[in-house]
Amino acid sequence: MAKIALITGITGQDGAYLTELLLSKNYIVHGIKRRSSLFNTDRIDHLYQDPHDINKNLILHYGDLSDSTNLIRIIQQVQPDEIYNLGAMSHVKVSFDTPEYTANADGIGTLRLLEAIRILGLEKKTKIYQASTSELYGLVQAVPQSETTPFYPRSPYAVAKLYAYWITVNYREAYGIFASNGILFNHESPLRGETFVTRKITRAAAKIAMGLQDKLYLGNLDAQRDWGHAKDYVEAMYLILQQETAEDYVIATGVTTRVREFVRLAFKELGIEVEFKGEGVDEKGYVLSCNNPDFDVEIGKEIVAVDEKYFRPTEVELLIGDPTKSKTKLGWEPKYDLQGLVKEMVAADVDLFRREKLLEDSGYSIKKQFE
Ligand code: NDP
Ligand code: GDR
Repeated sequence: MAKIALITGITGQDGAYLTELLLSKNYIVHGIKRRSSLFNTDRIDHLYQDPHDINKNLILHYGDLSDSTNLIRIIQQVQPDEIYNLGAMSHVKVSFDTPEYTANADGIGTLRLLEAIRILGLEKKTKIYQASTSELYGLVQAVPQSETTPFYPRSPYAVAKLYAYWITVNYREAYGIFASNGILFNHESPLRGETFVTRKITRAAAKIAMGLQDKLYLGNLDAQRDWGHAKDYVEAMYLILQQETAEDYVIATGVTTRVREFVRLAFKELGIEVEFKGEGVDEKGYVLSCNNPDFDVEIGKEIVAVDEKYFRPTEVELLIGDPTKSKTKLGWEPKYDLQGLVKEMVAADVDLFRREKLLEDSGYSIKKQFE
């Protein structure tokens, strides 16, 4: 019998890669998508199956983590073997603007799923994966951060995720539910949302090289992140639910890099050397050289600047994970390093904006004003 999985957040970056992975393992995959005034399934459209086909193995349901009635109904109908709770308001900076909504979706949303399992008497059948985060570590207590490092969340997002982490542990201990946290450090890909820093940088690098954008404005260039590839990280989610016992695992590369360095690496992929001068809000990035004949960027041009509006009221300065437990117990091994990640992201964005450039050059403008 094929295993049945239910994924919340199926339309997000991780949801898309996890769906691909589980379909390749012959799962029947159900996903919860939110109603939106525009189509929001771009990341999984390549996996589309005719909803009228009775043999389909990818099925979408409308729903929301803020609505327990709908979660109970879907879980009752689907009877999943595994639930992957990836749905969340996942942007740290935005969580300062929408703290109550973030607490509801990211914190209480997890409780609603766990309660649904209890209410439906599925404690012995349904395993649940909770998308926990390195943001839990927040203000540095110790490095590298492992499963035993104390938490000190620094945003409404991280505080909501702290509740979700502990309610997952509590339902495991209180009711014997197979409930595990994956404490995942930052992971990126060409499917990464456009307002997270890595994708913002790779998109801007491609556009600046092609003459479609003038400058890249960023916030804290000193922040350090342990960046991996989402494709590797969804493998870990799957492995966490295949274990004999439910436990919590750190998933990370063990390498940390500053935002400023990510900028250099992204432009370097395009043959453009960037040098930074100045400090704090006055720091700027200039074109030092360009050895790519495809791109006509002016040497000495200022292409990176700092805008305070991207600063966070409280920042997480340094994340570096210790993946020893996941490597030894899960046998998890990432296939990508940072260079491979940057290469893939930049190549995908160059490809994307080649089409935009073609349209621009033909007199059409498809510029997005509110990027
Ligand atoms: P994305 O932001 O790309 O995707 C989030 C998903 O959640 C989307 O499908 C979104 O729907 C959905 N969603 C948002 N709000 C709700 C809601 N109220 N009810 C139901 N669904 C909702 O995130 P990622 O794929 O990058 O991350 C997946 C999970 O892992 C998140 O929980 C995130 O917090 C966590 N995480 C991510 C890390 C990373 O580096 N990527 C690291 C550690 C943890 P829509 O498409 O309609 O917006
Ligand atoms: P993060 O990712 O907050 O770590 O959360 P993000 O890419 O947003 O920020 C990383 C670091 O870069 C700094 N930064 C900027 N960030 C953004 N978004 N835009 C900018 O212009 C900019 N300039 C500098 C930030 O201050 C920060 O230090 C991500 C999300 O996926 C969470 O859901 C997840 O839990 C964590 O990763 C692990």
